[in-house]
Amino acid sequence: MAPMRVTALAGGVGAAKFLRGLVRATEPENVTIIGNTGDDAVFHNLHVSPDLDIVTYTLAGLVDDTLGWGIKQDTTHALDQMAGLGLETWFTLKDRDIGTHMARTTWLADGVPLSEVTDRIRRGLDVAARIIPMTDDPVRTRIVTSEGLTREFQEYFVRYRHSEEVAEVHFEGAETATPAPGVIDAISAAQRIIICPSNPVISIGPILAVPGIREALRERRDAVFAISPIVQGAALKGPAEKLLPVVGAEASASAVAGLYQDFCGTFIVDYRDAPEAGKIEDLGMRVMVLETVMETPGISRQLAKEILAAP
Ligand code: FO1
Repeated sequence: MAPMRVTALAGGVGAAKFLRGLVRATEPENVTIIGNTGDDAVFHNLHVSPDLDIVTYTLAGLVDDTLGWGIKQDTTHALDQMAGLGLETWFTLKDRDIGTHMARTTWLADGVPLSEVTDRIRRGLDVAARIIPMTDDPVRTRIVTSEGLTREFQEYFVRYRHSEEVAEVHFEGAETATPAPGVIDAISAAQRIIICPSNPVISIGPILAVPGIREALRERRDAVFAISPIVQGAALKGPAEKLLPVVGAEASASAVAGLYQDFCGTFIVDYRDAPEAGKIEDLGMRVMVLETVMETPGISRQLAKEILAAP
């Protein structure tokens, strides 16, 4: 039997943990990952694509496992030098990581689209799974705080440690963006489409905001499986429980299922949330109850295997 083609929609750290298991549960060459670029930012004239890099470094076995981002055992000589010269360095760019951003920025300046740049980086780091940005166009997540301040995403997330109360989330540029080459095909051709356990508002939200992507998923609703990023009312990482109310949802697995109802046929909840299954079935979705807290690589692989084996 030909191996199953799998496409995953991914944010950063939570997605990467799952994807590490997915590429061990199937042939990685048959996996396509559509990544969020709403978090992209320019620091010191370098184009940084944090979510694409987190996924790439994780699959390359390079990621700093303690942080979940960046490269393990990386050094900060360049940043220390910049700080010494008086530049702001609240966003930690380490030396080897800077090499990636210099390559990306150089290629983009030469007119190479982000999708091709991302492919060059993943091939250069020996990653077998295909990684595609959601779009080649600039889409930037902006956060409006309850005080009325508009923050760039990394300012909100890293500089102010997502401590500010959020009133609105915007995806600047999304309305006129088009899906990157390969995105719609990857959705149309896959036997399984997996929405990783990423933040529904700031990680999956920007991907769905690119015109055409949500519509393509709707066409494949029976093949779409989403893993809840919320377990027992809390996000395993990051500010999801604070951001869900901004889009009118409470912090629960069933509320996330509600956000995905139009394009997702099967919703996966952690066994600790088994009592929510009935509510999700009432939304017209199938429910799988599994261990989703990926404390070990073995758990991620098992979770992926169960999703791939589902009827
Ligand atoms: N996250 C932090 O909390 N602090 C940082 O200084 C930081 C630097 C950084 C540099 C490169 C990169 O690819 C990611 C980095 N991240 C950092 C992680 C990242 O900004 C966020 O986790 C994502 O944007 C949310 O998915």
